[in-house]
Amino acid sequence: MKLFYCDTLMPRKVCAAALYLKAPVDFIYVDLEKGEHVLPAYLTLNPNAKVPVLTRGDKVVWESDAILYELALATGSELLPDSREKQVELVRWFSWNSQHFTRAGGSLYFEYVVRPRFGLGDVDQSAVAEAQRDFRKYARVLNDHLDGRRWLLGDRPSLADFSVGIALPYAKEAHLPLEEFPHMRRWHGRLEELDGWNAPWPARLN
Ligand SMILES: N[C@@H](CCC(=O)N[C@@H](CS)C(=O)NCC(=O)O)C(=O)O
Repeated sequence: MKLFYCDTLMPRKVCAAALYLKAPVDFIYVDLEKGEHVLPAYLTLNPNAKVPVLTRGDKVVWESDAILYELALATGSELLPDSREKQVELVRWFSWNSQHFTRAGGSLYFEYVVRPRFGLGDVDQSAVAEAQRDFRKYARVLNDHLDGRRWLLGDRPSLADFSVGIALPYAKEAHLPLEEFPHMRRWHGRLEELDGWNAPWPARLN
């Protein structure tokens, strides 16, 4: 398998998972600053011009949550749901996360981390205010769900945790108000104990 990534938000979840799973992948760095994601060869892999992408033989998978699933299938991992009910729950968390929680966290990451790194101008304060409002709204839902649970799907980690937690390592730089959500903070502490979560970037070979 080959995993095309950059050291940014969405690739982080699949790099962390690949390391956690000890998946046999070659990591290929795609330099967004040099525009390597818009080169024709890369666009044949992902016409959306985004990272990450996973290839497994002839199969090409884009979208980070789908890549998480493929990595777990490839390694026969216990991060996969173990019942039909949990499969439904997993899809729910993937969907909720991309539409709501990490959408808000990702906006704050964009304003405070991506803008300065890629020279994209000043922080947009109205975008920040809206994203912080949304982040708080959905963090409350997550915090309540985690009251009395160790992990999103119950008593062991799953792909849902790898997906939903992904903005939290950037809490400080992206000004995410974690301190208001104690159950969420403790859950993130458990994620930090998993291999790969805090050190997700492979040694760069290209
Ligand atoms: N929904 C996609 C989002 C991927 C995404 O937004 N990747 C960003 C980096 S975090 C990217 O490639 N940005 C380059 C661009 O949009 O030009 C996923 O989950 O994989």
